[in-house]
Formats: sequence, C-alpha cells, structure tokens
Amino acid sequence: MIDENDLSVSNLVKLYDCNLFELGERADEIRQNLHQKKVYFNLNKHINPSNICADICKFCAFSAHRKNPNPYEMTKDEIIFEAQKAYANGAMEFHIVSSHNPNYKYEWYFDIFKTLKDNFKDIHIKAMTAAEVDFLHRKFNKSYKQILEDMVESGVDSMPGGGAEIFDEEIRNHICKGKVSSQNWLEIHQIWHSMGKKSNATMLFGHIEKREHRIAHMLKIRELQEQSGGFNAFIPLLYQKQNNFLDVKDFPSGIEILKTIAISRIVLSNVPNIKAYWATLGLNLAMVAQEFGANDIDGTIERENIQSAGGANSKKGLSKEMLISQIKDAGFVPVLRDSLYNELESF
Ligand code: V47
Repeated sequence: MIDENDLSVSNLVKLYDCNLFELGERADEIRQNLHQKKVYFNLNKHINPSNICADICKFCAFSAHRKNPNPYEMTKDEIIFEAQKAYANGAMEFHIVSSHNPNYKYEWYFDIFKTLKDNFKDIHIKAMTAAEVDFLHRKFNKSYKQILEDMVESGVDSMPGGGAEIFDEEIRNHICKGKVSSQNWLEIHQIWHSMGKKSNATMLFGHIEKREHRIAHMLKIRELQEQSGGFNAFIPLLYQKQNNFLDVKDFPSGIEILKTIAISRIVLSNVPNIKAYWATLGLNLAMVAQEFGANDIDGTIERENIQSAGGANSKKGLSKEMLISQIKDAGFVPVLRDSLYNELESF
C-alpha cells in the first residue's frame, strides 16, 4: 500500500490505484478495531419543511424548479402531525433540513424546534445544515455564533452534515454557486464544536469532481477533527442523477464507490464512524460497504425527500425489522444507537 502518514493529496490519491480488496482489507482492519462486527442504525424521521429555495444547486432535484414544479411549505400543524406519527412509531430523532426559503422569518425555524422539543419527550433534534446557517447569516445579518446559540436555545441537539458537497471553490462555483463556501462550512462546524456540540460531515461525490477533490475534501474534515473532535460521522453521499440541471456523463462504478468508502475510512481514521447512507447507495451496496470500512447505515428515515427526488429508491424509508434482518443476513451485528452513537440495543 502507501505511506498513510504522508497526508498529501498527491500521496493519498494513490490509494485509488490499489486493488479494491487490498484497500478493503486495510479499511476493515480500522473498522474492526473500532467497531468489530457492529453495524449501527437508528430510528429517525426526516422532516423537510419546504422545498422553495433561494439558491440554485445544479445537482438538486428536491428544490422546486422547472424539472420539479411542485413547491410546498408545510404548516406548523402539518410538521407536528408528521412528527407525531413518527414518534408514535418509535422515532427517536427528527432530522430537519429545509430549503433556503426566502419567505421564512428568522424566528420561524426556532419556533418549530422549540415546539417539537416541548411536545416530544427525549426527542433528539438534528437540524440545520451549515448551508442553512449561512443562508440565515446572509439574509438576517446575524453572526454564525448567534444563530448557533439560538439553535441550542430552541432545542437543537446536533447538526447534520449536509451542504458540504465538495470543498473546492471552482467546482462549487459550477454546481452550487452562491451557497456557503468551503471555508465557511468548516468555520460553522468549528464554532458548533467549540460550543461542545457534535455534528456530521458529508461529501457529495460521483458528479464532476475528480479523485483529487475527494481526497482534499476528506483532508479538510480530518484537519478540523484534529482540532475539535466534534465530528461523529463522515457520510460519502453518492450523487443521484435524475431531475436536475447538472450535466454528468460518467458515473462511478461499484468499485469506485467502494474504494471511496474504504479510502474515507483510511484517511479519516480520526472520525469514529463512516456512514454508508442506504438512501444514496441502495440497501445492497450499503451492506457490502460494511465490508469496506463503513460501520453505519443511517436509519429508518421515514419519508426521504432529497435523494428520492434525484432517483433513489428511498422515499418510504425502511422498517426497523427490515434493517435488522438485512444487517444480520450480511453477517454483521445490528446495533440500535442513539443520535450521538450511544449503543441502545444489540440484536
Ligand atoms: O447537502 C442533494 C445532498 C444533502 C442530491 O448528517 C444529493 O446524518 C445525492 O446531508 N444526489 C442533504 N445527494 C442530506 C444530508 C444527510 C443525509 C443523511 C444523513 C445526514 C447526517 C446528512 O443531500 C445535501 C446534498 O449534498 N444531495 N441532491 C443528489 N441529487
């Protein structure tokens, strides 16, 4: 293999030249040391209050636009109704991500978080991507710190990893011009971590980026993690190609996808969990990815809107029983975790 201590892009990109099984073995060694044969999952509910967006990301099929002419804004009552159903069904986490809706007042967000927190005992609220925080900062002229403090005050427990896309300004200019910059995404998470809070980090791959960009992206996460220790999980999100405005010709093979997951396990040895998000990979590949460094598949999700708009077969979510049986069938031990990776039950 290569010298893993040489943390330069030019060195680490050579990992892609290694044989898949060689890479898988190294990634699995790190995974087994950290998590043995466990595969983590949780019982979560995704809530996407609106798809009316002030920004235009070319890869996004979720926001309302010409190819998805279906704008919506959920009322507070509708949000509570959806949350209630999921909670009664066992959901322990609400993962709330919205569009950058120009119609919302600043207080709208915090009122929703507070209402959910007050109504659902012990619920974990994972909400507001750094891209949304940056949108509020631009629109309402509030500092990142102020917004993050208002999130804590209103009951947000952790931040999801969305909005990271690929940390390269040239690519961002092409795929999501005007959205949070790489540096600001990292700064927002750094401030959040300095407040004693945890978050995740994503990477959108399989579109116009090159291998070098993925490695550079991982290294930026690694660097911040070295200082703050605040990332719980890294989530490589496979680009879904339907209903959007990004003209992509080549899509990664299964081998390239598995290599990317294995390499993220190797490069991000200081991030405890690698999530193979079943909504973008499909359940089968997400299970195979557990042999290549991943140790988590996310959760039941219950109504997934973002990836399914782009073609993923994830709209309805999955039952707890289905997740458990799939993990077992693949030869792993299913472990129900909470949002901060405390183990709750092993099956
Ligand atoms: O930031 C948008 C991505 C993200 C597409 O933190 C797309 O636990 C693929 O961040 N193809 C939002 N991806 C979702 C997200 C997430 C998901 C699951 C768990 C966690 C976590 C975070 O979805 C966006 C963007 O990168 N996305 N469009 C698409 N066509």
